[in-house]
Amino acid sequence: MQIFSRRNFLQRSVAATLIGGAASALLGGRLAGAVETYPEASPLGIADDLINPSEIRSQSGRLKAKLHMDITEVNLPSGPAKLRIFNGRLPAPTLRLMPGDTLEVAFENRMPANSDTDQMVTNTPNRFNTTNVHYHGFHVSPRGNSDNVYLNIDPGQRFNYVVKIPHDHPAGNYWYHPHRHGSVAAQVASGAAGMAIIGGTLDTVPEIAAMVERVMVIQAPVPGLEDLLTSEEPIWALDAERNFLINGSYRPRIYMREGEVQHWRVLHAGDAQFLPLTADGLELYEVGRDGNPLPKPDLVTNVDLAPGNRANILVKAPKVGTYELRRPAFSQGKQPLPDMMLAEIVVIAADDARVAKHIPFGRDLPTGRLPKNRILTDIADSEITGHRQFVLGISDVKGFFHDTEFTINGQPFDPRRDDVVTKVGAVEEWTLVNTTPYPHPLHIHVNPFQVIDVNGVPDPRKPWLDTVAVPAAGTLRFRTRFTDFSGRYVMHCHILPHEDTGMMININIED
Ligand SMILES: [Cu+2]
Repeated sequence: MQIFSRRNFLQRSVAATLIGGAASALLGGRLAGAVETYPEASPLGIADDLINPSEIRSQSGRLKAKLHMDITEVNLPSGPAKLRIFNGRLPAPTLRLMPGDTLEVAFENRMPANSDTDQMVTNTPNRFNTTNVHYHGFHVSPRGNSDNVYLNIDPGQRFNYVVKIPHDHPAGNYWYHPHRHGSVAAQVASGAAGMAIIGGTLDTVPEIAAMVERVMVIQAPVPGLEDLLTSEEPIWALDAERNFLINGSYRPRIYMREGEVQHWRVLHAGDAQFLPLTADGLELYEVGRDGNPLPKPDLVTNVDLAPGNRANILVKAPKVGTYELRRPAFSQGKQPLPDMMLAEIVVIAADDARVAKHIPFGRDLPTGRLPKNRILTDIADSEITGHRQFVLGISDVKGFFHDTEFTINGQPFDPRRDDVVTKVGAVEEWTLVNTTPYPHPLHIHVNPFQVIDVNGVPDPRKPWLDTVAVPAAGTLRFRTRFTDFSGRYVMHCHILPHEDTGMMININIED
């Protein structure tokens, strides 16, 4: 059972849910490939140390998970709130898979009927109790019962997802969240999200394998004006102050031992605000982005995360003392957001008796180049089969939410229109031009891309990503290979209120 501290007070509020969850875990345990484990202790085994989310691991090539979405009462730092979340948990369970596995999700929408069942207007937030599940970053089929974001799963409906993960799938950190156009922002801003980890690559680096690993899901759930979100109004303001939670805890305590290097898998599961991270006095080495290894450990002052980004960070604690994980002051193009404490980091003596002898104690950073995800090789000029340009914009349209439409190439999203038609095997270079005064984090489904340059300046890390911030009034170029999967899917802004109000296109890949 979890032990609650002053700093983990939020976890206490979900204690009842935790007991309910444990019961379903036992039930799940009888099914092949469905074992949900609830960590009884933190990675270091210290009572008030941050606990990892619960986890469901694949067995013998299958991961069977039961997910439901319902409206659950949760005690937020701002007070009680009713949140649309998976399995009553904040965050949802981590799904831990291997390349070649099949993910089977028995999903059930347990939310009550929508109150707005009249004719809906595309690109206006609507039907907050209709949903679906997107497997963010997965290179899988976008069709049928796989990563199909065109599904509407209405209240009371069930749906069985079967997501076949290729044998050569890049290892790394992914996540899942609802993606039904019109209710994406409200549901993700509620906290409906969980990590999905595909094993391999970085995990095989001996120094990293020897480290304590933390899964850290960062969310900033928004209570509605009357406890439950019934409008996107409360999430529309990008400069509104938010209370960030890590694994459901507000300002948790994280322990490290002097000289230790820990491997943090960080997911920014927020809906709208960017999140730079910093920790004075500690060393932060970024080794992976959106699941994909960087060329070598990169010592950074800030790890800049857009909503949807994941980072693998090796955190080194040189000296005993108390430190803080902070969001430094920054601006997202409107009012500046202030510096904010996110977690307390307590570095204890290397031989502190509170940590059992069997707990891993990594001390060394990897040296030399990091291994690559095999299929994500650099895209050469000679491979390119086509170029396209996409202009991100805003237009004033009366009658839409906030009288605003977010557009790509001058048009708001139309579910019936194919904006890109290409073929499996095509390799393209896309230029994104942002005409607005704030950055937009663009996310493309199914196939990741390699960033070439930002505002014309080459990115020396040439990172493979699935979500990237296109700078305010700036440009970004990336290259992508449309491999393996035909079908229809989307590219959109991961400031989710922008997606719901039109900043999304359809991509149709033909065989
Ligand atoms: Cu945007």
